[in-house]
Amino acid sequence: MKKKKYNIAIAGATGVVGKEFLKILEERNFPVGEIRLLASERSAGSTLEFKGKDEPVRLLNEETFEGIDIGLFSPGASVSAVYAPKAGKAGCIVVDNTSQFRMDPDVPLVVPEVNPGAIAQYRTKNIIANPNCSTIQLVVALKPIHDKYRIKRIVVSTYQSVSGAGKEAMEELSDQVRKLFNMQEPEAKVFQHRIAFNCLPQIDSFLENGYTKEEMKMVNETKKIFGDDSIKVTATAVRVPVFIGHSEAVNIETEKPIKPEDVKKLLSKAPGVTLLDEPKKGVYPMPTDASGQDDVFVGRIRKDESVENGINLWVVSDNLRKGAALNAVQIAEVLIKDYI
Ligand code: NAP
Ligand code: 3JM
Repeated sequence: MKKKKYNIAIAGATGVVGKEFLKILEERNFPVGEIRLLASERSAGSTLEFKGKDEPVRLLNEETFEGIDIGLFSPGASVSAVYAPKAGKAGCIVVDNTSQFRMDPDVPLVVPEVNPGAIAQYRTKNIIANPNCSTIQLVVALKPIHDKYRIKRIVVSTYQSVSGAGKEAMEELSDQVRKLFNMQEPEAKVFQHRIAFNCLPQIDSFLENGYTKEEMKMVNETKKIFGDDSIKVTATAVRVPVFIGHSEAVNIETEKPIKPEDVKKLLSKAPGVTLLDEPKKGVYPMPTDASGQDDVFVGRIRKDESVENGINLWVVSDNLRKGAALNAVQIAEVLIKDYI
């Protein structure tokens, strides 16, 4: 017998992704029974509003998953590493937003518009991984093109907003702008350099190969989600002084001949995609359009005239919604519809 309501825990509930989870569960009328809000000792004892009621925030510990059906996790990778397996063993299905389990062969990495069938593999560990925000918007836009023309190579450069680095990063950008306008010296704590009126070509730490972890997330996660190791991907990830909404300049090369008009037609019908592509009228996607919206916005679709079968596109999405909380809630919706 199907349950009418599901008990939900949110690990990292007080963070920017956690608060977005609450909004989206409410907006989409997800059948929530009990809601259990979890964070560190810094926030335990505070409250957050859900469906017009103040709900207590509790300390995340081993006992907090008893009786919980689904855990929506965004407490940071090292915290998920400890608590997601414990929750899974207690019978709670974890949808984890951190990078901790994404490349684990026993954990499906899912974007519902792209590979919903992969969800079936959650049972080994009771964990499903939500991809990185930049990967999600990339694969939503490219999946219909890959299916029809087979993408051989992707070159992506990102322009990522500060909300991708959490609540303190958003405060840092505001503080720096305020200080600069008041002729004071801005402080940089979250980011290594000043982010206000600047662009930082580093997101996450550097690896031995000279790429950042964020760049390699896009490379490896794209291959896993498309189930295609032969697709070549290279990425440059840049932090820009935007609050919400990641943008990407994407170049693709396909096996089959491809025309911009056909790509436009294809994407105008693609699930989760909104085409905004009338450049002469100044219509193309920007973070100001995407912020607060569910879809991935695509525009500036044009031929790459330097290769045989190439296309350039510009892809923008709300990194806290489709890039994080919305994608995870959509996974939970598939779980309750088809699996539990
Ligand atoms: P944030 O605004 O800094 O919030 C962090 C949250 O984690 C807060 O609720 C914090 O609680 C909680 N937390 C930190 N340490 C904890 C601990 N030891 N035990 C329990 N809770 C703890 O960060 P955010 O932007 O929401 O992101 C959180 C994580 O989600 C990131 O680290 C990342 O792994 C993941 N993320 C994923 C995506 C994606 O694309 N899928 C996007 C953004 C972030 P307190 O209030 O108690 O400090
Ligand atoms: C987005 O705890 C951490 O190191 C989190 C760092 C982080 C991640 C991550 O690696 O999980 C911050 C922002 C992500 C992500 O989605 O990959």
